[in-house]
Amino acid sequence: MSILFSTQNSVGCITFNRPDVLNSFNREMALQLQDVLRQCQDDSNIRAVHITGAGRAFCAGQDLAEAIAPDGPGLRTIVSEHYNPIISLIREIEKPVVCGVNGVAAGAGANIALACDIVIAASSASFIQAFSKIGLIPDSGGTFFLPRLIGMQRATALMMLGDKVSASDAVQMGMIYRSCDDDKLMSESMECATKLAAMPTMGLGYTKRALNRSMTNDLEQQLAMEEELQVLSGLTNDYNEGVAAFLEKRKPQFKGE
Ligand code: T3D
Repeated sequence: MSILFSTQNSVGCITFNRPDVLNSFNREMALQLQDVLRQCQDDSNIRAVHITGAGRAFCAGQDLAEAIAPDGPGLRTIVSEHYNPIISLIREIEKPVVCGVNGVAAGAGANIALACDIVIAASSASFIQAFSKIGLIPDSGGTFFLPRLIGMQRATALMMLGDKVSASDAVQMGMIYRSCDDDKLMSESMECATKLAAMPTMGLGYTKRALNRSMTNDLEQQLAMEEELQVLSGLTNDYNEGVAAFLEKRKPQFKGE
């Protein structure tokens, strides 16, 4: 299997699993990832998602042997049927998606990580907008997310020069949330996902919906959306539980409903 999938403590755990080619994506792997992301979306027992890579890399982007194979899917199909649905799914799943970047994240691999809600990287990990080095443009939502995360000037430079960004520099420029020692990555990123899965996940889903729309809404539209989503949040059992637990000075038991 190119994608490993299991559920632990209400977390859907996804591992890219083609370590011999640094977890680069071929069609099979892209379609398998879409399948497991849909499972995470549909299964109400899954309340958060964790994505990482097997071996020394997170993901080296498109499998370049497949990209140029005469009988391969071809560029348009690769973008429209492989990467675009993956990025849309990550953003549409109304559950937190945590990415534990365990090594190099290049090309589409970098931009899949940046589409996730919270990115934690091992200190030896790195991010490379590798596309320019082979004459392509950044895809997988990179031209949408990266300038919004780090600003147009830095995004342009990284995308044109293809420079490697260390995990600590990525934290400093606001590209990712934080980094940690290599040997602590799995425990820290899974701990983050597990913590989120035990929170009021319906409210977290609404938060994600609002943040998605903030990318394009103006202030008035965003205020109206916050109003609607706050009303919906107030109708959840988790809201009642959160307030009751606070007043009763006890630990809340959230169920994601
Ligand atoms: O059709 C389209 O292409 C459209 C889609 C675009 C989306 C994209 O993602 S385009 C960008 C594609 N990715 C790249 O250009 C990155 C290519 N890889 C690298 O630049 C380097 O491998 C890394 C900087 C990521 C890591 O370097 P290093 O020195 O740590 O490892 P390495 O020796 O280069 O790679 C190890 C093995 O993985 C090696 O195989 P070998 O020699 O052991 O048999 C290498 O060929 C293989 N590998 C690494 N990346 C890819 C790959 N094989 C196929 N595709 C790859 N992307």
